[in-house]
Amino acid sequence: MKKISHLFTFLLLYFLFHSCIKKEETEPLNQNEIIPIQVTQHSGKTFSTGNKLSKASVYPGGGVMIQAFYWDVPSGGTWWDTVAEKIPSWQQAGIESIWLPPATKGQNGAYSMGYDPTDYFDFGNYNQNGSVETRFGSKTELVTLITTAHNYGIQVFADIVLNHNSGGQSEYNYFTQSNTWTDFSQIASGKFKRSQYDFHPNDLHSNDSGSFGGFPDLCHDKTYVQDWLWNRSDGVGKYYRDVMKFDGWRFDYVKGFEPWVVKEWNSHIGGFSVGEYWDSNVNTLEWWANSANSSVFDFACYYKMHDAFDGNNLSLLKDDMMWKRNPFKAVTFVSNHDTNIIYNKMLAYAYILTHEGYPTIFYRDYEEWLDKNKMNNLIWIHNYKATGTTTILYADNDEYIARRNGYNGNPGLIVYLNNSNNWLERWVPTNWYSTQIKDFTGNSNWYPTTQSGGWVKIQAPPKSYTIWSVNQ
Ligand SMILES: [Ca+2]
Ligand SMILES: [Ca+2]
Repeated sequence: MKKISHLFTFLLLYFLFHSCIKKEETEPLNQNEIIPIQVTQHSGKTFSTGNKLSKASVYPGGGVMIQAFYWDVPSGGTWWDTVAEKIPSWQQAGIESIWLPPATKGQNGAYSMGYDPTDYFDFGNYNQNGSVETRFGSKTELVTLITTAHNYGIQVFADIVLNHNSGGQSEYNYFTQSNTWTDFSQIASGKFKRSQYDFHPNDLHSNDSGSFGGFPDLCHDKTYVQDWLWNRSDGVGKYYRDVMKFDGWRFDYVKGFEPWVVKEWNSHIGGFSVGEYWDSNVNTLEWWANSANSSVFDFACYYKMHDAFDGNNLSLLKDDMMWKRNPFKAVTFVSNHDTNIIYNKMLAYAYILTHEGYPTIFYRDYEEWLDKNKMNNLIWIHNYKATGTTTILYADNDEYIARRNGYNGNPGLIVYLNNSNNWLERWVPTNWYSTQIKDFTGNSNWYPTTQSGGWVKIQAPPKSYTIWSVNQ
């Protein structure tokens, strides 16, 4: 009996000892700090602007959009030429679509940024509002730009202002019983003439969900307006699609009218679609995107990145965002022509270019303000490695690690954002087993091999980031 007892004790100690050894060999000490959060649930396929107007992305990670303007780009009718000259280098960098400012004549003529539309068919080819060319150039120059983009496989998205018009003549308005600037009968193209009957209030409709800056507020309930916007073969939507060859639409100020307007446009015209619904509320963004059958700019992600990166609280990146609700209807961005509040921009671009949704790069960030080599590296990583669903592996105030789980043979990636003043390192669970990985940003020179269980230790430099994937 005693012998048996000794044998039992020996065996127990033996197994305890060897299980400890085994644990040290195969599992990191801090693994308990890692509680993976599965953020998205879907087949793994990539965001695509593919539709009946344009082909799907040629990149496994999907494409990248550039907002090809900023507020008050140089006037003088040269902007379309400037953008056209950029196209070859943008294509080389992996940019797959460009968003242009409203392309038709506004009230402010040669100085207008286009958001005060007078004549939807004056692309800088009529002498109207003080000039022939728009601020950006002539119709011929615009067509050359679009043709050049298409020759390089780049889609072109038009900025569509449907909420309001500007630049009409004054007329006595029976509905307001005052004079209003609602007489658009004299527009030079002669197409889509409007009057007080086409603006709020009128004989059919008193108002919609919003108006802007006192401009005449277009009434989309009017059959005449619907005909000119999307029904007629020579109307605005089909002219932009079939004659100008635009591939998609960025809808301005969609808070100013109901989402069925964009839904109708999309069902009649087709093409990529994204709405500017300027609101950080994810429920509202998701409601609008579903109601309009359109992508929407992810303002929730935008404000959350500002709080997280600039407020040194990266755990906020665990919060809700539009791309987490529906990555196929979220267009992410770091700044645009209207708003530029994110200070810690490279971390923000490292975030949107490794996460889901359709990332947009702002012209000035890319061409003027940030390190173009670093941006091109992030675009390359996005296009070739940012595949599959998303799992957050770790987040605290100054540290964030997430995993893209790969798709269709593509290995995905692990991104490590470090907002601290020190080098950081951490054991993380990968989907790669006994596999050598590397940091595709070049910020770390480690070439670690994952353990048989997938764990590996990665690092990131201070105020910077690393992005890891299989070394192949
Ligand atoms: Ca010009
Ligand atoms: Ca409105």
